[in-house]
Amino acid sequence: MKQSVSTPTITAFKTSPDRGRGLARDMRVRWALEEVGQPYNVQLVTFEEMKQPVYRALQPFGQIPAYKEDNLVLFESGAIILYIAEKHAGLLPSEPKARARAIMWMFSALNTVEPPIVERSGFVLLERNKPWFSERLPIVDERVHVRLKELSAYLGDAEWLDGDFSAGDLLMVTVLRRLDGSGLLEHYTNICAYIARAEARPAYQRAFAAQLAVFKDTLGE
Ligand code: GTB
Repeated sequence: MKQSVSTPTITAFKTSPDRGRGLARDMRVRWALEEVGQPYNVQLVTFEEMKQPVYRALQPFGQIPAYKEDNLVLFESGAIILYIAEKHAGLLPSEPKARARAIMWMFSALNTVEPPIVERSGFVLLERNKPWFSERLPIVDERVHVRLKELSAYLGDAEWLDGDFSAGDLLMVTVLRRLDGSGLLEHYTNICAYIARAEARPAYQRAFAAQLAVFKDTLGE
């Protein structure tokens, strides 16, 4: 049977609130596509468009990213990356047990490490001017530190989480990058080195440049 070779389309913010820092979740999908060498198109959407029925047909929660390819539509960045990693070589080992462990790290990034980081981001964004902010911040920070300490202890001086770079590392690094500017990461020198190694990958650089170009376009640069 003839395989389809159509170019996938992903959705991304027309105007990202991160101002081109690559912290929104389209970045992880762009990076995965770059790692496997799959060209892609981008459909930029405004906040208003994301909440319309036509967009919710792609992403029921009115969020980016969504992924379209032939008659397949996917949402949830983790599911999109798993699909890309299953479809192409380069992001998951072929040996079944190593592959299962890489997928385990994908879940770990999204289910164990990301929640306290997202909770902290939301807290800082929405409650900065509340009277309880300075009392509660150390509690919210501590939840992040617990995971960073555990991750740091596990990682030690390894290059990646389990052997070669995988989709588990890709997701873990995008999750950790959300702490950029928080001052929480600096204490964990091995995690900082891990993030820097990932950011130095040519595929990461291409993905970062592509999302930054969208932001620069909105400034008319
Ligand atoms: N679980 C979903 C997934 O992984 O795909 C979550 C998707 C999601 O949260 N998307 C966000 C969104 O569309 C953008 S990435 N939000 C709009 C809405 O819900 O109305 C989250 C994000 C947003 C902004 C920054 N930032 O400014 O730094 C970072 C991350």
